[in-house]
Amino acid sequence: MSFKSYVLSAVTTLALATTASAEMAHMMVQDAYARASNKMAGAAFMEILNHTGVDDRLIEARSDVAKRVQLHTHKEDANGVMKMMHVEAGFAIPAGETHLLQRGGDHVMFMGLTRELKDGDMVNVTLVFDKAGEITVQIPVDIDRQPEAAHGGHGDHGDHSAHSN
Ligand SMILES: [Cu+2]
Repeated sequence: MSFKSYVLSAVTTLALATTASAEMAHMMVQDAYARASNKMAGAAFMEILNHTGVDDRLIEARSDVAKRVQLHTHKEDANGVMKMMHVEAGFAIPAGETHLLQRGGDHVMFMGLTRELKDGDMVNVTLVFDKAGEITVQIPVDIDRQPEAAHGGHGDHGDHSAHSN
């Protein structure tokens, strides 16, 4: 009887460990940051690395910092003007590939901010993948961060390593 319950708990532990590594270790999020564009809206940007071994898709994002959170992209309209649009199908992320959420491209959109996004604040964002499930990441607000395209000079304002609390 005690042997049996030992075996059961070992199996349970193994199952939990497997689940945790499948969700956290293989779909990796790197270099994430969030910012507010104005008092009402903001966005989150990051690199998502699909290390799961299977093609997947980011289908939804959630956060308590906004009333509505959507997956957006930028698209040029007939007049050559860049416009943001909601991508309902989400973003495909093939196995082994990295998908960039970046300024002027795909991004997680915060519509109707529930609080001010101040430099250095942390926001929780839950990414929902078709196969990998939900992954919640804590990402810093970085108001000074420049778009990647204009990345030439790093500027010297703001010590980005000093977000201790
Ligand atoms: Cu947007």
